[in-house]
Amino acid sequence: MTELSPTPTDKFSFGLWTVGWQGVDVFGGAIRPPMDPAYAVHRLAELGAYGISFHDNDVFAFDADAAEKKTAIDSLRRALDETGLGVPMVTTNLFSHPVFRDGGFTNNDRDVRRFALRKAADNIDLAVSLGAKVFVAWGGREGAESGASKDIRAALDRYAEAFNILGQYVLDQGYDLRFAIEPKPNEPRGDILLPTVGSALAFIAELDHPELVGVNPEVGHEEMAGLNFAHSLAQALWHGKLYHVDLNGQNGPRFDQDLRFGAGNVRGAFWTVDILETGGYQGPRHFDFKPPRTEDESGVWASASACIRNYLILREKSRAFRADPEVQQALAAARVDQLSVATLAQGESLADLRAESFDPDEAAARGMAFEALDQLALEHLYGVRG
Ligand SMILES: [Mn+2]
Repeated sequence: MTELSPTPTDKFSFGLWTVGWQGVDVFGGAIRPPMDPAYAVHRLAELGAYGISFHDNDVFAFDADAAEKKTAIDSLRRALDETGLGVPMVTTNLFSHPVFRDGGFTNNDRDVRRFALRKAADNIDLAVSLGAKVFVAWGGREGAESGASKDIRAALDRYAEAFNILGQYVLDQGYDLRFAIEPKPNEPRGDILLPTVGSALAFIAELDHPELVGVNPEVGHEEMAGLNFAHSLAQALWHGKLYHVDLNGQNGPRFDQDLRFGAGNVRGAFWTVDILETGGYQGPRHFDFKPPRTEDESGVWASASACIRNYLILREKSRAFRADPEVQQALAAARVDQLSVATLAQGESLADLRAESFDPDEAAARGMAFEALDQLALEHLYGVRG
């Protein structure tokens, strides 16, 4: 195994809310003290991160006045200058304060929607001032628990209106900033709007400026819905919409575990790294995990550092898998290359194809040879090859 030291070109980034999570959950209060954002920046720089991300209220309190905001942002900027870290992504907290109990952009209460737009626009200005290129929108409270309480079609109208207004603002200001919608099926709401990557992609196509909006898929969120995360990434890439990614770990459909990346569904993590490394994704490898409540601060850093280490381990394994001559033979035997050939030849018509003779019994007798190929992948993952 080669050196597993991260470099800035690896583009590892962390949300301040990850290492700063105090462990508050549905059944218990804080088990760790608050963490100063500037301190977190320094520690993450030591681990090999190239950037950090944050919600507005990870840096300053919801009710901070202008002077308090300035002090907090100046302190963060100083830490960024001292460490050379950047801020590739910023996001807005439209879920913690009780005012957002029914969401922000899709709240039934029009006054709250107007406030949510103001808060997001303020944060766009801050994001751009820190050099962020991506503005993530996780609509955790945009949803419902009951049937009649939410007119879903009207909610989607208001959701689209919000992205249209904010997108137009970005264009008017000449900002170099794009939006990334983060889908999640449930939690905290019983049913969240835009529950999967596929839902978000369909929604984006209906916006005034679809070119400004992509997705920020999260491992755990797609797996909570029982979906294959690597497939979601591949489809987002196919649409040219993978603007950002949230890496963490999950064990199947259950509550949002936010395990460190590489824990949970290990096989899924292998294919996640494989598609990110081979599918043309150029953005941050961003970790959105929660160090478990069992951990003290040293456990927080062990968990954060393991996110990077596991990504690098899996990247080595993916590269070894792709470079293995036996794998290349197995890929050919599985006819993976044939899928990239157009079904009709150049100049051929559907009529030509219909005139062709075909023996389905002969074709049906050919095995696909996928098991041998998948076993090679597992053996690379299990560490007995490469
Ligand atoms: Mn999550």
